[in-house]
Amino acid sequence: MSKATTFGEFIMDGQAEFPFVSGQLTRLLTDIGVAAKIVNHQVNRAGLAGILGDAGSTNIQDETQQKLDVFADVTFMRILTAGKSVAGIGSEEQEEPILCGDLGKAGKYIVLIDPLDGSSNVDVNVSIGTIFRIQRRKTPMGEPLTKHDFLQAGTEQVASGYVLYGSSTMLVYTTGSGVNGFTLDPAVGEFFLSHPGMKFPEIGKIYSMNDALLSKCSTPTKLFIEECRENTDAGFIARYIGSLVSDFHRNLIHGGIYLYPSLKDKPEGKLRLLYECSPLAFIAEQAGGLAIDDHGSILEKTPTDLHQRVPYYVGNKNLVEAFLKFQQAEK
Ligand code: P6P
Repeated sequence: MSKATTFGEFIMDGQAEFPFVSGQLTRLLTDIGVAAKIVNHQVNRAGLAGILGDAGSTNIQDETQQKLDVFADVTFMRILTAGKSVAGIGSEEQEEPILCGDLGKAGKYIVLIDPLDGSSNVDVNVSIGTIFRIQRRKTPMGEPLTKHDFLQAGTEQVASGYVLYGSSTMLVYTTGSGVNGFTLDPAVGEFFLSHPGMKFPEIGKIYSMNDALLSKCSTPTKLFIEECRENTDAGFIARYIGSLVSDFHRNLIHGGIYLYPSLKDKPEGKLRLLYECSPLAFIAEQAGGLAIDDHGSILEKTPTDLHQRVPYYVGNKNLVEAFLKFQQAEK
């Protein structure tokens, strides 16, 4: 029986393909794995550790922070800052970017992160996730970071991924050469390669959207959902967990589309471009899928603000293209 590959070994093997790299990305990805294990431990024992429920504070999104939101944010900040590979971090939980080291003068990479997405689901034992993206700094080393180091198009991503704290804990990531998934073996505290070369199935038939919002959606979304509903005999089904990473991961494996559309009272939708939509868009496209908003490719978008929201439609190419036809018919 061949030896299972650990996350660390897989990253090191990947580095070996680029002999001139500094090893900072390897260190950074390794640090993300360490932070994920620490967060996983707390998520799995939240009910016992007295860290369920809200922290009595709100974040920049004016959302009530859960105790686990704060724990996850602090953990990733601490580990990534200590690693010396990171110049700055943009987090859903922090209004302003965090500059690591001396005003971000050192460190080659910028990390954008949603430390614990869907955290309100923890109280009811539903799976939740961490979403991250990694890009190179634009400002030369030795100079203080500027906002342009953070507000980069999705195509500038060097790597992106997510951690899914579910029935098992998985880390799924890409560096632009396909998507690979690792499953944590808690007995040894290692992530092992369990899903090499992840791809969307050729055809997807799952649609994931908050049905209660349909009346607030634009016509293309209503027509698309109506068509899905009319095709239940052809195998179309609705699945919506209310936790983006969980819905995305299920659709990646079984084939589906996730929609968080523009709404009459929220024209920009709910999800954030930099640390939710574009990291998952990178994964989606590397796995043969698509990710768009109401105007085109998510990866092509350059954000105007750290916490910018966008409408989001991501998943199988056949489903996103079917949705696109309704969008284009509207124009
Ligand atoms: P709604 C969680 O708050 C989140 O950001 C995503 O994880 C999830 O898909 C979405 O919001 C759920 O939003 O409006 O359906 O409750």
